[in-house]
Amino acid sequence: MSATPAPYRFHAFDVSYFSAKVRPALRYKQLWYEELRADLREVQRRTKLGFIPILVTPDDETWQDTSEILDRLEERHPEPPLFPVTPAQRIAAHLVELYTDEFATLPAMHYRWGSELGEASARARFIAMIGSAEIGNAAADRMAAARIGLGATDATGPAIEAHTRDLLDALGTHFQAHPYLLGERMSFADCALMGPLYGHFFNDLVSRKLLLETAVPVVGWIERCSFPGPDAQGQWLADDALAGTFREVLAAMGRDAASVILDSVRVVEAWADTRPAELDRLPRAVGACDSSLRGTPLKKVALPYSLWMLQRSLDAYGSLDGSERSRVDAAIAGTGWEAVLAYEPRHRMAKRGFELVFE
Ligand SMILES: N[C@@H](CCC(=O)N[C@@H](CS)C(=O)NCC(=O)O)C(=O)O
Repeated sequence: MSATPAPYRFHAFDVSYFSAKVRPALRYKQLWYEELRADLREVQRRTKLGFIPILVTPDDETWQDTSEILDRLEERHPEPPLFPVTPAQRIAAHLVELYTDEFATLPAMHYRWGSELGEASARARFIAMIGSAEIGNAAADRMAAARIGLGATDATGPAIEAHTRDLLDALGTHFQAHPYLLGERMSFADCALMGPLYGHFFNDLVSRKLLLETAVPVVGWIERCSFPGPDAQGQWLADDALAGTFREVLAAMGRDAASVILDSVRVVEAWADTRPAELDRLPRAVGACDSSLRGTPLKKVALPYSLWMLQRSLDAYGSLDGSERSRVDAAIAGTGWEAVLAYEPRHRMAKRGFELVFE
């Protein structure tokens, strides 16, 4: 266990997508931490935002935003590593994180809220967890409405389910041959994928049935990421290789998600072109984005945050030299992610404290 003078305090929920991204990292790095049912008043006081999870460090700093939490954990506790340093594995891991944070919320919200059984059981879990029918129902109502905002409607349901089947098939095939996405060691890509797959799929009735009936190797991977003991870790694949089966996973993600992510970012950039000069605070959403999934029209809110997430992958890619970039290009060729890495944003985002701003 990594020695700290006091524990990290992890404000989280078991059913929370983004909490499920951070938890495996804390365990993998053998950190001393306490997980608390998120105290939303405390979260608001510390961040002025309503997002969970947050991680409070032993020296009482507050970290918010799961991508930054993982970055900072890696900086403070580099061993064992979560971030590969070789180009193809590192960028592939970023693309998985981009997929999970910016697209996989669609299947996650669809399976949780998009059927009678899904919604009734999730609502019951919320009420039980919060201990109040009134507050639990209000939270469930908010989340059920958020599903529609993300584009997971009854009309897009069949395309979302087709995407999910392909993804689970690709993951199932990969995990029959390799314990983790990049080989025999967990990485931040596995953490990111635990968001949808543990936070929602494994927690929720409808999707858990789907996992157990059709994707048992994926359930095996969930178990490994939930208890990533140091003795169970080997190495990422040698020579910066991506397994062929992992390239199929990347393709199952990129084929459907890349265009939806880029469509959304284009709306954000168009809004930013003419944004009011004096903005007190950036709105969370800046309009609607018309995209499509497997030929089905998909309308979703466009979030400036999506540009910030895309920028993370692009910055990592842009920091490589020409020959490293060529290696990445060859590794991801045919996966659908090429257009994402070729995208050149006109605007740049930054964080001021916890607040997202245009630079
Ligand atoms: N980008 C944020 C997203 C966090 C997030 O959306 N968390 C959800 C729970 S899993 C939440 O707090 N939602 C409240 C809301 O959307 O208002 C992160 O990576 O930390």
